[in-house]
Amino acid sequence: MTKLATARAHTNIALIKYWGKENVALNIPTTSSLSLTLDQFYTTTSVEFTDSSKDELILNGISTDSTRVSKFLDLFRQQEGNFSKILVRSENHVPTAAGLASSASSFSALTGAMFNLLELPNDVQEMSRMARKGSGSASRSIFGNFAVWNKGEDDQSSYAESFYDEDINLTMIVAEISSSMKKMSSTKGMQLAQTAPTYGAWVEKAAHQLEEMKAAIRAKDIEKIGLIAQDNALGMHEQNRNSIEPFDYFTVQTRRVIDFAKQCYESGLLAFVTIDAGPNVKIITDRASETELLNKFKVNFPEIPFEVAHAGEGLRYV
Ligand code: 2P0
Repeated sequence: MTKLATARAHTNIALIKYWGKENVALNIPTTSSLSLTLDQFYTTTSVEFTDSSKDELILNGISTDSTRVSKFLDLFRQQEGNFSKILVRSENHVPTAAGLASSASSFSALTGAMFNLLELPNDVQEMSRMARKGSGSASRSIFGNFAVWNKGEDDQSSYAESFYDEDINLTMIVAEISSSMKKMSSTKGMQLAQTAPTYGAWVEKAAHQLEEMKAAIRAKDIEKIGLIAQDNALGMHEQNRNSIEPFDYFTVQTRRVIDFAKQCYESGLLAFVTIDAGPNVKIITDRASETELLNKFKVNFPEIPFEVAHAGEGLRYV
């Protein structure tokens, strides 16, 4: 009987961002990053050996270009010895409309499935290191709840680990502003950001913010977490505007949502924002405030769909 190995991984949102590479081929980042894995959005991936002449990818039931996946599978071949081609079936439960990057959950789930298929030891550090080479942020999705990806300095030392595996009642409300494709890939965007004259200062600040963030999480201080995350994310987007070829992921709606979150905070509600490589805004709050805050946003932005997410689990076999 053909062996089928299946794994599920959830997407994650960085509170301290990964936005720059010291080594592009190996995805060694310029900063350590810290994320929350989310319960709502995940990818389930199955792998099996096939007699086909090339690796195949079926994504949400549709045969899709497998170049990036095949390149990733070749890393396993280099490490474990050549094996036959692989049929990958992946179901993404990351609504495209949410504009959430699915590469984190996808490469994390694929890594888990391949470790299972090849009967490799269940070593989360090794899995994180491998997932990183598929997509940097995937290194963090191996873990549930909070994860820190220590930047390291080479292939061996750059991997993520679980940071604080307790639910601290943090809520992320995702404002699905646009379903359109990213105008600038993360990989390209980061490379440009690194040309900003202010980039070095952002990197330096991020190292301090990471330590402050860890302390705020341990203290379950949502206000501090939100303030640091917001400053780190807005700083990241400033590098894009300061690069030698300035670009901006924000749209008019992005700015309106950010401004409204600031108004809510000034009126006494816990409301902070973080934004990734696209126009969508993730609003950081806590469980006690989420309903009131969500209602305010829905009234002010009736055209925007919102999704509420909380801490999710790490990689698992299904
Ligand atoms: C992050 N992002 O820390 C940052 C913040 C987006 C903005 O990681 O080139 O898809 O595949 O390593 O992981 C998105 O970048 O980039 C990302 P690659 P990835 O979540």
